[in-house]
Amino acid sequence: MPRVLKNIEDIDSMSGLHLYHATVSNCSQRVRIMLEEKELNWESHLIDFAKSEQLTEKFQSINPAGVVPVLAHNGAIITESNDILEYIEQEFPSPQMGKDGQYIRSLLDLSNAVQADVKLLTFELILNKMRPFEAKNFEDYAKRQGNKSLVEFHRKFAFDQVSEAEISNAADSLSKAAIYVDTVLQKEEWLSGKAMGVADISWVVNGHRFYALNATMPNLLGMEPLTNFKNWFKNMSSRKSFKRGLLDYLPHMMR
Ligand SMILES: N[C@@H](CCC(=O)N[C@@H](CS)C(=O)NCC(=O)O)C(=O)O
Repeated sequence: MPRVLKNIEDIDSMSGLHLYHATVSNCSQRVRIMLEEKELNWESHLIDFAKSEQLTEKFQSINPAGVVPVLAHNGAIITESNDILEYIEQEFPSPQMGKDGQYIRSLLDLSNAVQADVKLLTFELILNKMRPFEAKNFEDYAKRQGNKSLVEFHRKFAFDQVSEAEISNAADSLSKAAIYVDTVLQKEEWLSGKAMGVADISWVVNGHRFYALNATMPNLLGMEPLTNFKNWFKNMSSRKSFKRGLLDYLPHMMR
């Protein structure tokens, strides 16, 4: 069951659904797609990393982990994108979604587990022309970012070389995950069972990122033989929610 964290003073007085999110963040994409599928009204609080908005005292107090997405719902704060999907499903059961899939839990766990590899490859292969830090402003960032493992990630990415072995290990982990998803789709029509649901939403954003990674380095993840994955992704990505929650937020060069 999703964890619901403590209330924060400011958020206490905010009614309804509020999402703190970032445009290109795959974890934010996941939650926006869910909100679209549920046809919910929500208020957007875009966090612009380029302007260090994740470092403000207010945001750090809302989520000490310093990351998006964060959902605030009538004073409750929910973090972790996959937990947020489950929270929304629990609070807003209509329209109904697939729930009977045998592999939903393992797919959500796998989606969490591959996040670090998705992030490493995204930064190294897709965003490498937009390195956010220069030496002069890194120390200021490090001081203000409460999440020290995040600081170490950005320190490494900004100043050290990501090795070929790290890239190939991350690619290997994502390839294996894609094969697992394809295997589930041999047995079940959707990742969530007989109908589309949270596991499908969690994975469609990974699918989008996997294909984007392959486009930067052909066949990095060897997705070509995975026809179940490919057909499922085609279905998922033709939904209105995918356009509204993901494509509409991407800069044109990444669409
Ligand atoms: N496990 C978390 C990961 C959250 C996460 O890493 N968010 C990224 C964007 S996808 C972030 O906010 N990064 C901020 C940073 O790297 O400074 C989730 O699923 O929500």
